[in-house]
Amino acid sequence: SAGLDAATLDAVRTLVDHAQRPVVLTGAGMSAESGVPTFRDAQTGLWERFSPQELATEEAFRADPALVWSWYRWRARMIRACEPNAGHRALAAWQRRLDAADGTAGSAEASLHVVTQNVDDLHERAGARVLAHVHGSLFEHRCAVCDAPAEHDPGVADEGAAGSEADLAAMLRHEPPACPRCPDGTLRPGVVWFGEMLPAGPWERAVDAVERADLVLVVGTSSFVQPAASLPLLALEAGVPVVEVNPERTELSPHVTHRLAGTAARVLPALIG
Ligand code: BJW
Ligand code: ZN
Repeated sequence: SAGLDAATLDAVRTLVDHAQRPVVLTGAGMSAESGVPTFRDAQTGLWERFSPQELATEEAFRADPALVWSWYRWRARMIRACEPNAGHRALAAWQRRLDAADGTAGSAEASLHVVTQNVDDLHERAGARVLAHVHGSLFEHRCAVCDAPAEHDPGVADEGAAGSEADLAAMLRHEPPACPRCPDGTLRPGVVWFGEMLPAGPWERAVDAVERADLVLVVGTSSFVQPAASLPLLALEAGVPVVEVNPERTELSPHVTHRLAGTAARVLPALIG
C-alpha cells in the first residue's frame, strides 16, 4: 500500500531477524481485522450509542450496573465469535521461532514478550503467550466490593446472533451476578477502567520487558491512553529501537525509529514470514 515503502520494510526486517529480546506492544488495531471494533475510530451505531469512553468507568458501573455488565458480556460474546488474524498468527510464529532458537520454550524467560492493552484473548488463541494484559481481560471477573475472583464463568445471554445489535438489545439489562464471598457485592469485569490503577504485576513486567528489549514493535494503538502510551518512550530512552505499525499517524509517530504505514494483518506476516 502507499506509505509502506520497501526500504523501510527491509530495514525493519533486518531488525526483526537480529532481535533476541523483542517486545510487541499491541492495541485495538491488532484485532481490527478479526472484526473487533477499535475504541476511537469512527464506529457503527452501537458504538456511537454506547461509547467506550462513557461506559468504561467505575461511575458508569455504579450508576447503571446492568447496562455496563451487559455491555461487557455482549463484547465477550462478540469476541468469542471472532478469530485471530494473520498478524496474531505471525507474532505467535515469531515467538515459537525464538523459543526454539534459545531453548526457553514455555518458560518465563521467553525471548519474545507480548504486552497488550487488549482485553480480548486473540493472541492466546493464535498460540502466543502474553506477558501482560495491562488493561485486564474480558474473561476474568471479580467482586466490585471485596475483589474476590469469580468462581465460574458468569456466562452470556444467547439470544440473537453473537455481536449483533439485536443480540445486544436482547441481552441488555442483565444484572451482574452476586459475589461468591461477601453479602452485598456483585461481580464486575476484570478490566481497567479510566481513573483506575493498572494491575501492578502486569505493569511491572511490561516496564521491565521494554527496558530490557532490543526491539519494540508498537502495533495498532493510538498511543493516547496513559500510562500504556509511555512504554515505547521508556524504550526509546533506554536506546531501544521502536517500530510503529499503524495505517494512521499517532502521537508516537514523530518519535519512532521506523514507521510502517499498514495494517497488522498485512505488515506483521511480511516482517516475520
Ligand atoms: C490499526 C488497524 C489495523 C486500526 N492494523 N492498526 C485527563 C483526565 C482524566 C484522566 C486522564 C487525563 N489524562 C490522563 C488521564 C489518565 C487516563 C488517560 O490516559 N486518559 C486519556 C483518555 C487521556 N488513564 C487512566 O485513567 C489509566 N489509569 C491511570 O492513569 O491510573 C492512574 C490514575 C489513578 C487515578 C486517577 C488518575 C490517574 C487507566 C486507563 C484504562 C484504559 N481502559 C480502556 C478500557 C478497557 C476496558 C474495555 O475494553 O472496555 O482500555 S480505554 C481503551 O483505550 C482500552 C484500550 O486498551 C485503550 C487504548 O486504546 P487503543 O488500543 O490505543 O485503541 P484506539 O481505538 O485508541 O486506537 C486504535 C489504533 O489502531 C488507531 O491508531 C488506528 O489507526 C489503529 N488501527 N486498524 C493496525 N488493521
Ligand atoms: Zn465480594
